[in-house]
Amino acid sequence: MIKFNVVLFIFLIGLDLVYTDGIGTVEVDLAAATNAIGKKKKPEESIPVIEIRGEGKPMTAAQIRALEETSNGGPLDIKGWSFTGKFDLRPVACPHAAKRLDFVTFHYKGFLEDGKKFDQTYGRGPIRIQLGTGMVMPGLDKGMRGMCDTELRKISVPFRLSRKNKSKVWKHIPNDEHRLNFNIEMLEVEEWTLEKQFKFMDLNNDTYLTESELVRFAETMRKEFGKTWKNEDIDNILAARYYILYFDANSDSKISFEEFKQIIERDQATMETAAKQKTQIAELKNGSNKKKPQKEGRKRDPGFAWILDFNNDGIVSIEENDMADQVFQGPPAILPVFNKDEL
Ligand SMILES: [Ca+2]
Ligand SMILES: [Ca+2]
Repeated sequence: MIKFNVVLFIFLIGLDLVYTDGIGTVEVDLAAATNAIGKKKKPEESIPVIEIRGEGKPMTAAQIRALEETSNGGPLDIKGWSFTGKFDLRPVACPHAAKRLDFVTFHYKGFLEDGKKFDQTYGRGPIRIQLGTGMVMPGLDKGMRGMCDTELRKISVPFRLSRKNKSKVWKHIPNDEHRLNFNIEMLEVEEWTLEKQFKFMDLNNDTYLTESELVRFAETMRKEFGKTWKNEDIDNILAARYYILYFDANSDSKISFEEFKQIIERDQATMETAAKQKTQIAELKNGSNKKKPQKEGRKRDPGFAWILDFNNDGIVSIEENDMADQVFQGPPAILPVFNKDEL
């Protein structure tokens, strides 16, 4: 972060750029910056003090980033690039490139912008996550898509896409860096299946999901990976109770894989119909002009958060998120119904 201030400062001077923050002209204290770069002291003493002065308030890190995004012409995105030299960047055979929801196991080395390594998983074991479900910072959730078994990839993540709640797995990742660079070694991409999804949540591996297990699953997601409900008012116990009712067709207070599969597939069928209708409506509105439909929320998560999509359209809207803590206080609107023979 601090280094970035220096970089930005040089960038601004180099381009002879004068800008205003809406209140007054901003000046940068050159002497303080030069001093800070020139001397070597104890780490805390060597933190450069760069004053950005103006008639208005000093700029915050967020304002400086906003400025850089303006000069970029839009929000900063992740940058990916290939390893060169001794590494084969992509294996010859790639039977399955990682997609959203796939389970991926990988190693990383993380670097600051100045090239200093801040962490690596080598020596302590790789990480396994479900891609695209918020278990890792958004920049890596996005940047690791398309990777194959044994592939090596460098991913550069701007601040905007590197935010993540504090957690055990990501505790070594600095949280106020302008940009983080990762070397990712993909060990294994496991294509998503309903079986894998069920196993992922079946923490004690006894082929059933129970209320207490779901609560433990939510707690594990938060503690280990910093993944939480978007709606902070959701109570894990109430959500787990609702989840059991949602899937438990034979009323034995636990969910078997058969129950899980049938309900998910029931919902997927409804989602497909909803998606078709949406496309038709969009086509009627736009005529032949095929515009991308506007994003109205987040894609449905096949884990514990499956129950958030109350209208089964595949999207968890802001409204659905907001009402979830209330809805979970009662039973689901649609209860599972099956033939007894099926179960
Ligand atoms: Ca279990
Ligand atoms: Ca929905």
